[in-house]
Amino acid sequence: MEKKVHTTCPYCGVGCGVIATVTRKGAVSVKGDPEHPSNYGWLCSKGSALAETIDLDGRILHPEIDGRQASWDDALDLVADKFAAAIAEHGPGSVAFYVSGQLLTEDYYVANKLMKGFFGSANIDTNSRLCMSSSVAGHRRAFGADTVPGVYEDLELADLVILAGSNLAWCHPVLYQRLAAAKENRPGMKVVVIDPRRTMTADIADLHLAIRPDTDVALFAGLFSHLVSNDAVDQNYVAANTSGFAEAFAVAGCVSFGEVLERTGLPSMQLREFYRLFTTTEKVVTCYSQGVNQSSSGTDKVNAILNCHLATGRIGRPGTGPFSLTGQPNAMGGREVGGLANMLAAHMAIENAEDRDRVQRFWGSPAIAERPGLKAVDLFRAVADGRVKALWIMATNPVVSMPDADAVEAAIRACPFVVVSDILRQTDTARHAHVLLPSLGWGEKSGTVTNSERRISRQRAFLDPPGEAQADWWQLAEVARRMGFGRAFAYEGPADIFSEHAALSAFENAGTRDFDIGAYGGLTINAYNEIAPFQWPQPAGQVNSETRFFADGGFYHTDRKARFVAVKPRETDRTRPDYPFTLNTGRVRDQWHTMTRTGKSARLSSHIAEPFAELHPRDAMEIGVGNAELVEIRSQQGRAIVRALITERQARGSIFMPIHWNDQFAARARINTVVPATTDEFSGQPASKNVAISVRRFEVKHYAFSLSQTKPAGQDASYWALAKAEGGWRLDLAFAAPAEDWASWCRRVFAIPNGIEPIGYTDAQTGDVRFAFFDGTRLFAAFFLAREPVAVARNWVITQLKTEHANLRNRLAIVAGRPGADMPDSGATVCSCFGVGLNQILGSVRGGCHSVEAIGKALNAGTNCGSCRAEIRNIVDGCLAAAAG
Ligand SMILES: Nc1nc2c(c(=O)[nH]1)N[C@H]1C(S)=C(S)[C@@H](COP(=O)(O)OP(=O)(O)OC[C@H]3O[C@@H](n4cnc5c(=O)[nH]c(N)nc54)[C@H](O)[C@@H]3O)O[C@H]1N2
Ligand SMILES: Nc1nc2c(c(=O)[nH]1)N[C@H]1C(S)=C(S)[C@@H](COP(=O)(O)OP(=O)(O)OC[C@H]3O[C@@H](n4cnc5c(=O)[nH]c(N)nc54)[C@H](O)[C@@H]3O)O[C@H]1N2
Ligand code: SF4
Ligand SMILES: [Mo]
Repeated sequence: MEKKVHTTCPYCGVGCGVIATVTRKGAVSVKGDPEHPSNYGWLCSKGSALAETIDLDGRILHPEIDGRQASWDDALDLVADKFAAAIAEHGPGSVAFYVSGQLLTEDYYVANKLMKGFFGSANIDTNSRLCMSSSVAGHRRAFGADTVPGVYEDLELADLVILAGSNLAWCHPVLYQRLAAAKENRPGMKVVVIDPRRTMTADIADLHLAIRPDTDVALFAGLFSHLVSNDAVDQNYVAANTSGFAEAFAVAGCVSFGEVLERTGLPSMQLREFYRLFTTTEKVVTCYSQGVNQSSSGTDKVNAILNCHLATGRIGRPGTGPFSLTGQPNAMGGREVGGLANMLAAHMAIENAEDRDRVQRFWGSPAIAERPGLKAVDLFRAVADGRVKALWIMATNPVVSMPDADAVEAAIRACPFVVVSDILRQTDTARHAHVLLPSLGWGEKSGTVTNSERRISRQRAFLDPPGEAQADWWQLAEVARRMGFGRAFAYEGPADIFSEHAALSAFENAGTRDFDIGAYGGLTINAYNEIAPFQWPQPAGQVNSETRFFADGGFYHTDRKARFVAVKPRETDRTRPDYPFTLNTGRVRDQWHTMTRTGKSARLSSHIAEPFAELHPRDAMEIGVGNAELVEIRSQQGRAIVRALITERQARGSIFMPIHWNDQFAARARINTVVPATTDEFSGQPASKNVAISVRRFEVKHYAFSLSQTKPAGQDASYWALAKAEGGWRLDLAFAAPAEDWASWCRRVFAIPNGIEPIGYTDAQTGDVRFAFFDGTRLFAAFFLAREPVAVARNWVITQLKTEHANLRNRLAIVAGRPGADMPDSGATVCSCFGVGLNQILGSVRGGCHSVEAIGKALNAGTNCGSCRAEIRNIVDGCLAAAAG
């Protein structure tokens, strides 16, 4: 029998519904759920490739103690003993959890309950600190609670959508598709993108404001002041529902138009146009994401935006509002359970004695954390200086994702006791675990997640648990039981936990707290299994169809009013003579964070296969670096070596690097080794987007490219980057050392079986080396080396791993590194769903396809998930412009 399960995508905060189908033979396929109100059937490239990432390669299937397989009992006993001993000897402040917005709400709830109610410490923080905490802090300052007022539909209903520090096209692709479709239907709708670089999102923008890094506060303070001088303030709303207007205006009013121009570096026409659009459009939605949050002025940026929406009363009504886009699938669920070190549970506050008492009574717990715990950066500092004796890391990879990552790694290595719960055995963090616990992954685990618009959806299991893997909540509850807290953690399954969480949200609430899902308290298992996606609030006894907040005020400060916050632009330029460039870090379309899952898909890895530094052509010229050569990035903190990508999308003086590559996939591309641990003073969120660096050309003697059926090992190169390819692996390399015996090198690195001899050549004069190793008619490995970046048709060569090579001419074509006339080279992948490459698209444009739609008809490209449509449009436009010129 075929099995169909409705579940939710485990990647971004859009929270798309997915239907997973498992055939009788166990083959899994996924498609978008047409009924799910987040995506109505759409999926992006990452969601579409989910079935390619659930194999058991690299999974940890049994608990391990010090690298040796152990029983669950031994592993859990040890964890309980070590945590109990640390608490007994050094107090509850000596233990810590570092968890993740990728946990399910049920896992998260149990972790938070155990730490705050039973250990009596608030030393639980989460990777959401690196992600959403400035939004949380900004919301709490303005609204008195961490409330996202709007819903996705508002993006479709607005007449002006502002995307501030959000690369929506790549990071929330389905929401971007919804926005793009709405704009196509209603061409009068305007989109403004605020981002120092020209991203694919800018493709649908009527106005792209390429501001200087971190000058958003000046931009929005100037807007606030402009709204006042142009009589655009909604006096009634402000009088009835807010306080602090005069104080905030006293500060913003001093930010002149000229000062905004000077700070942001924008042309005055553009700034005028932006202010005009905002002032004259009633239905405005401002979405913001990491370009706003991940800054030393992140919280102020958030409040500068909220001030403008409060002043105009544009909040909580259809088509209006500020909208913090959450990154992770369950960033919002984590906030609901109070997963941050400075929150309690169910949107209650740790600083509030009544809240503490209420939560403790509800839990019947022996203790309750009295004060906020350590925020991520401080938490790892406390690990480093020995204050934290026992640390449990769950569903996050801090050795890659935390700023000052080498110091974080050293801290973890020095910590007396480290537990890591993950799905992979080998990650940059897991390799330092004393106890490594195998967790259930997506498709195996079961629970709920909350997306950016407060919509709670079920993730449902459709696969059997692999090996001895267990759910994260179960691991926590078992440790709780062993520490004597069995009664409070006697859950049979996620339904029990969700029910308790829902009941706590309603406990003594009566409208005083925004988060209330009392309608879902006390569910039966069957009812829990059947939960359809719903938005909160849903208090007991009433069904809310309207879930927006604040159209008529009703904020959560004690006077029920919102606060304007006086925010002042600060110095933002971090460069210095020895570090004259600015480093900006972020995401690419087809990888997810530290690549533990998306890195498994050859299709996803073909879009961008190497870590890179994107820089402006004139900067490249000054440094003396050519395209595809290597650059070395240095800060006071550390260094990285990556490929140079030279484009006009970058502003001069600014370099963009992706966050994804780590020690499992590249020699030296873990970008957070370069990023210092500078944080926002209110939220503690690291400033990951504005780092002073130097850049220089990295000198090498040889560049190389290779592919192989086996995973390469022991590649001792100055630079290497590994990526999954259909039927094997691709490896890009560069060597600073002089030549060696390359045939032996290949034998070692690719584990080439005895008896397989290379065909190919070594050219002493040019320095070129080319080898292909055939195992019968199958290509086993190929290796190309040159003194400059290797000129081979990479995507074509990669397809040869899966091709039969019966005749010699084909084999020689591989050595040549380019196809014969009868074997087309599709070029770099643009559409990963259908594997369509740049050369094919260029061919079609030359053949008369002059629009994205025409390319779609001819090649299918862009017709599945649509994530590449912006890139296709750029290619078509570029071609036509070149032809016209
Ligand atoms: N493909 C993909 N999608 C993802 C993820 C992923 O790993 N891969 N991760 C998910 C997660 S957890 C998150 S948090 C989201 C993040 O989603 P986004 O925030 O959209 O992604 P980023 O690339 O981190 O950064 C957004 C933009 O901020 C810009 N920026 C930098 N400095 C400034 C500034 O000073 N002001 C302004 N206005 N903009 C600036 C950057 O140039 C960048 O284009 O993505 C989610 N979606
Ligand atoms: N410089 C810079 N640094 C950044 C950012 C940036 O823009 N710039 N962005 C920051 C942001 S917004 C974020 S969200 C973080 C993300 O950074 P991380 O959270 O470190 O990244 P992930 O790769 O998502 O880590 C998830 C881990 O959990 C494992 N895992 C997957 N499923 C499960 C499960 O069900 N249970 C358990 N126990 N484990 C599981 C995965 O294998 C992986 O090791 O990075 C932050 N770091
Ligand atoms: S937009 Fe893509 S990554 Fe995000 S939830 Fe939807 S399918 Fe998943
Ligand atoms: Mo994030």
